[in-house]
Amino acid sequence: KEVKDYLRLLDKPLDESEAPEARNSALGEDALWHVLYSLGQDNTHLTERKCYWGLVLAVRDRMLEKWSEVQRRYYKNDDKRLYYLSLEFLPGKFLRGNLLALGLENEAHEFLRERGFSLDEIIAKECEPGLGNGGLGRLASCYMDSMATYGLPAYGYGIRYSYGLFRQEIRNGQQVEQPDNWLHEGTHWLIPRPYKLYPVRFYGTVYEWLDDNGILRHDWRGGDLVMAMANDVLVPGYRNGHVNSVRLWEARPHKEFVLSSFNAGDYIGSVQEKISDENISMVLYPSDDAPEGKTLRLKQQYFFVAATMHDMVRRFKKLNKPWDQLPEKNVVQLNETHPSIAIPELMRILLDEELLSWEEAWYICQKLFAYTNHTVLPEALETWTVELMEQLLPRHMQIIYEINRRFLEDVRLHFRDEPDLPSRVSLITAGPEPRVRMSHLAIVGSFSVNGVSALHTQILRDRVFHDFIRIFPDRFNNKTNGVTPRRWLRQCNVPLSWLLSEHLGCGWVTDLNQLEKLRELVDVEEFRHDWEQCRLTNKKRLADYIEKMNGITVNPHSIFDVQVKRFHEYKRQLLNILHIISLYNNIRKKPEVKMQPCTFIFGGKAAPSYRMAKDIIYLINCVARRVNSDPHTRNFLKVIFLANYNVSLAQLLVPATDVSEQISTAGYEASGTGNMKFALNGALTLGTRDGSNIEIAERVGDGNIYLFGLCEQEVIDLRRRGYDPWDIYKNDSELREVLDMINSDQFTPGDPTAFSSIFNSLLSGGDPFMILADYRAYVEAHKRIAHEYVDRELWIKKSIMNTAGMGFFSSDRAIKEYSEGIWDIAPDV
Ligand code: TH1
Repeated sequence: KEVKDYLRLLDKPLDESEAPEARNSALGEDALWHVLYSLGQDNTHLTERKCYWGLVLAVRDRMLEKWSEVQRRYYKNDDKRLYYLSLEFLPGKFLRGNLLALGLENEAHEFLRERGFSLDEIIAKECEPGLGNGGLGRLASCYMDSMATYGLPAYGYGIRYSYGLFRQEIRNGQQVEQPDNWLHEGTHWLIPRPYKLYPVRFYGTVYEWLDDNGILRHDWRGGDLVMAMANDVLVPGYRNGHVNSVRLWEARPHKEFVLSSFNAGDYIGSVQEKISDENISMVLYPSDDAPEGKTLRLKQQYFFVAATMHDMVRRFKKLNKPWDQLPEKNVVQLNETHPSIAIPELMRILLDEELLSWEEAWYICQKLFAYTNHTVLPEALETWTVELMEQLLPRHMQIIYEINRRFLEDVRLHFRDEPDLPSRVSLITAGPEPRVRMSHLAIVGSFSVNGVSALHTQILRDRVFHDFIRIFPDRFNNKTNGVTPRRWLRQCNVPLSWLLSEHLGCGWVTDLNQLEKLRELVDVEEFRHDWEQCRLTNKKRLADYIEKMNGITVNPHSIFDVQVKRFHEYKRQLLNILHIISLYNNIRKKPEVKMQPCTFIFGGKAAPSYRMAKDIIYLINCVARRVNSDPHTRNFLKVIFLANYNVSLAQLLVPATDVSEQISTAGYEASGTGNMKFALNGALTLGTRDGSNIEIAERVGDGNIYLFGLCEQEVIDLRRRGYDPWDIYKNDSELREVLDMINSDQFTPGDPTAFSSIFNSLLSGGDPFMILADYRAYVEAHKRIAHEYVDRELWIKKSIMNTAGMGFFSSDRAIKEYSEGIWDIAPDV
């Protein structure tokens, strides 16, 4: 079939009103126009790059028209608006998704083909904004897509970092970080708004005064001012004519030069100050799940929150409504605690600038804010020292003290027989270096607190926020994460999308539960055959990439077993590589035993300061070097580490994966979202009973997933009973051999201590993530997989059943739950 034909088959036909023809000119003509008039370049002689930016601008025009229409409608209909505040967004590349949403893919193909270029090649060169670390940022972007597709009056807010997450290179097996200067060429996907500038204050002094009613008032003045400038990214809904935006703030100097020092001849000194202001939005902090406690990070948080609250209040004031209507017309969702300083900031605006009473202001805040928690790792729960807060944000610290005073007074009143409770729930820790607990601030200041999977929310209730459950019993709720089927199926897996649309129609793209109908097709042999062909096509494409990037040939008929995610001890990439080493030993010892060929693929970044995570990356690469070059094993076993895992690489890997490794220690992964993308594309999950794996199992069926290992309660019980990894070391000879190998120079000739920190952590360190405790169960699960993969009939049925059961994990479902259960907003369509 022609590209044109299959596109028609794949996609919901365009509504007449949405048809590109509704515009007078064709996409290609507009692109040419932009090459000359916007880029200022000769458009009779085209290059790939000119075509790309011309297309970007032509697509952007079409989105802008819709966007401004939609904004006017929000205003006219007096819609309640959602503000989604997130320090991270990971949208991935834009062009393909935007063309798809607007129904312009075909036109773009034609335009490029006529000029001898291809859309795929042009997109291969598109750079992706890495304005997030991992799951949390990617979730925010999936949610923006679903909000636009559902037609919600919603705005994303974040920071326009000049440098996104570092680019990862692997040199001699080790991670090397390189700066990600994603804006070097400029980008027309961002619309700069040089007139949307707000001042943001740091440091300074709080002055007191008495108002006419004799009420003590506060005024925060002096200190440093930095300007926040808006940059908008447009987010089109899928084929619905709806366009929302994400506003990313960029720090700009408050004054071009400090005149006094300029005149005194200190030219460089005055420019220095300008540069230090711009530092605030310079770079994304690269740690996932572990705050660094740096002043600049707190500055980033307040910077984007202050500008966002200003924007919200400005929009609200245009409506001329009384302040108590603020939470009836707006709702603010806090993505983790990173933006929770918004609560005292809004209090400050209402008290000090709008002169409301404390009771009025607090009533408004508590009805406006909602908080999503994404982690229960104790080291990830954010706190800031009172000392730093008092310096940087003196007025906010006063307000936090007052919130806390009133809150604890209430707690004492209601829980008279629990004298310890106030100190446990206090917003401020006791001790010589008191700290503000941002999660407690977020809970007390919000009307809703949600976890991101059923198990995670249960853990919040039972353990982490147990005290708060009794104080605010109705505040806690669950919203299991989801992923967008546009990017994570329609875009990344064209062959399978084609097959699905051929059999089910194309409604699944916006109504993922329609995948249920696949259950009727598992017994159709021809369908199963086509299914396998789709998967093979994807695997071959990945094999080509591996060949190109790593110079290693992999067999597309081998099991593609993939673990890609941030490196963290709790995610247990170490468990995976230990098992691979033991497989390697077995093949060498018994070359006569026929084994199903396996390709183990890893990818992911370690925080630059996380030593153990970097050691594990090094170990994987050292094992890979040894295994891939061993003539005895190379036909059965390959180990691949793909450098610089990001959204684009995920889009290549997800549709080509047979086995998806989701093996975190039970109780540690709040949800996981990679697990959903893989299963949606027909991979089988090998996972622990952790995060959303449990819910995936419920929906795809126990027979179509490989669950293993200790559950959350068993992890706790075993630790309580006393867990000694040395016992396992002594009793399991196969595992002992593997551990002794990494504690020698087997993988690092001449350097026997390269991995002693890993060995020590697993044994004398007490194995905090229970890797040895789950080892045997993990090996057994792999044996089952190797055995069942060979039965192609059975495996393909299981693969289909995975896709069929994944409808629930659409971010469209999650966003509907948020709108109905928390935000109380409805689509404006
Ligand atoms: C992740 C969680 O680890 C993951 O389980 C979850 O699926 C994802 O959020 C989306 O809900 C988190 N990422 C971060 C990043 C930072 C701090 C806390 C978390 S939790 C910087």
